[in-house]
Amino acid sequence: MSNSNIYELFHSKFPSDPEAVFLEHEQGNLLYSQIETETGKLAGLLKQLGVKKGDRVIVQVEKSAEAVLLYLACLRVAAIFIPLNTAYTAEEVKYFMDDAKPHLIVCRPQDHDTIMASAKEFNVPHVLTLDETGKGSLAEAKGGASIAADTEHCESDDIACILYTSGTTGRPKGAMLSHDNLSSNANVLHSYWHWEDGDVLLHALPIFHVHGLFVALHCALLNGSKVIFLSKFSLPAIKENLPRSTVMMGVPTFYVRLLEDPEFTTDMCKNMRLFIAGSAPLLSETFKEFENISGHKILERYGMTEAGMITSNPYDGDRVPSTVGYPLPGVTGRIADDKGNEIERGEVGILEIKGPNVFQGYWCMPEKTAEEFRDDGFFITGDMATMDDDGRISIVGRAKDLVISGGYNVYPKEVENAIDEMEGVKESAVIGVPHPDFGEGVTAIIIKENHSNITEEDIMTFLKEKVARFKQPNKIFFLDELPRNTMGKVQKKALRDTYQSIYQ
Ligand code: MCA
Ligand code: AMP
Repeated sequence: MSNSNIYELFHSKFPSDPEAVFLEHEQGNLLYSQIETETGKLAGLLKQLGVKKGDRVIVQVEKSAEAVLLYLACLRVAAIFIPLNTAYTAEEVKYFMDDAKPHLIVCRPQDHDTIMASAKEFNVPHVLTLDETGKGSLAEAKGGASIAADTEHCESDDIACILYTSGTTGRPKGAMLSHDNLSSNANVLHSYWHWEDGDVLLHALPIFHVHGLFVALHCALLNGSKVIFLSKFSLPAIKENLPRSTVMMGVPTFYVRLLEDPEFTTDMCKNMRLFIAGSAPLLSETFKEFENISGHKILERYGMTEAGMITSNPYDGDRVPSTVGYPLPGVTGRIADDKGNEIERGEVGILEIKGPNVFQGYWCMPEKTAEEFRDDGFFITGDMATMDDDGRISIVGRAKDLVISGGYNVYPKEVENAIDEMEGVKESAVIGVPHPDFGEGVTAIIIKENHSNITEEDIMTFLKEKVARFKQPNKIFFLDELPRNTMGKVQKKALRDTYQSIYQ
């Protein structure tokens, strides 16, 4: 019986050249030929700590080559890898600990004491540290562990990772992705985007979300490509490395920022084969301006944590701005009404999808999972879309109450819940309005309790401990009451209309 563990797929593609570079990073080069031994050592350590197949490992660390090795090692022992955004506060991390019940947490050294205190509360057996240079108690413990040479056998539907995504209820849900979800998507993207010998990936995304961890790294691994692995997006580093790269993936903010830089030129992109954008809508103006300056049409694709990549503009055919292209091979998409019935081409409805990329459900939330699937197995994305006669899809809005800021998702309910906890606040509404850099800016409209004199500053101070920085409002407004419809529901559209120009 063949092993569906996705690590085996990667391993089968490692280049035979012992000098082939996988990650070129600040501390040096990690070679493909080192992956097997280094992940073998980490896998040995995981086993020594008692991590077994199906056990959860929570990882909240800065981007580093060692963090990528830890991910691959978790795959090798068939543990369930749970990466967390480094911006999440200690309070947010507690929720994930309680929900996922991990066997091990790997955190930044500076967070150790806080994490340790929570780990005791939730009976997490082990906490190790890892810093941005690869040092910490994980590296120390790895030194003494014996190498685990085998890669655990997995069935295709065994869970490889859980990625948390918040929800309209404000309670984060863990999307369970199987080895086959990940490998089928990686294989399709590798061929759809025509990865070729000699490709070099410029990687500036964080590695705790689908975009940077799966889409970008999996394609490079399947291609045996070199990855120029930047610790984060920074214009000088991007400009320095573009001439040595052939592929870059980014959120729209990357492209907006490049266009604002007068030093960004056609010449810098001479070696580039492909620019890909996603995670948030790419404005048509950005697409056109980028083409004028770089000579490249950005290839926009669309995806979700629950399904990896779903649609893509074609590699060879027309890349049309404001559209996200066609369902990827193996993925079926339909535009449906609120009962799941397919509607006429060209009309606006909700995009529903089916395919090997669609996740296995939300961790420990069977009812929530059932709510998001139709009886015939289609997953309801919550994105409003149209499909034209030849099957091309455009995302035109969201049925779910969601703000996307710089490619990060912010569920208003979560922020509203946090604000409403504050003394002096009667109620609040959080909306997203156009922002020149982040696409959408998180904006809060707050109604105070009678006689309360709380200020914008008080609210920002209160939120600091509660929610990640990127979820905190960029601007706060106070009103006497929220606009409501006859059913008493807050009219967020009216609020978005009122505040739409505040960041312009
Ligand atoms: C940073 N800040 C933000 C954001 N990022 N605020 C709102 N939204 C953000 N996204 C805060 C910082 O904490 C800082 O606050 C202030 O804004 C300015 O920071 P700046 O230095 O300008 O930001 P940056 O560090 O350069 O980051 C911006 C960024 C980054 C490069 C756009 O957010 C980023 O890499 N985003 C990518 C997100 C991503 O990977 N999304 C994929 C998930 P202060 O001044 O107070 O310190 S979506 C996905 O995976 C799906 C499946 C898909 O389709 O891809
Ligand atoms: P998440 O799974 O939480 O990372 O976010 C997925 C959501 O990002 C989708 O449901 C869409 O709303 C949005 N999204 C991703 N890519 C695009 C895109 N190219 N255009 C518009 N929205 C996008």
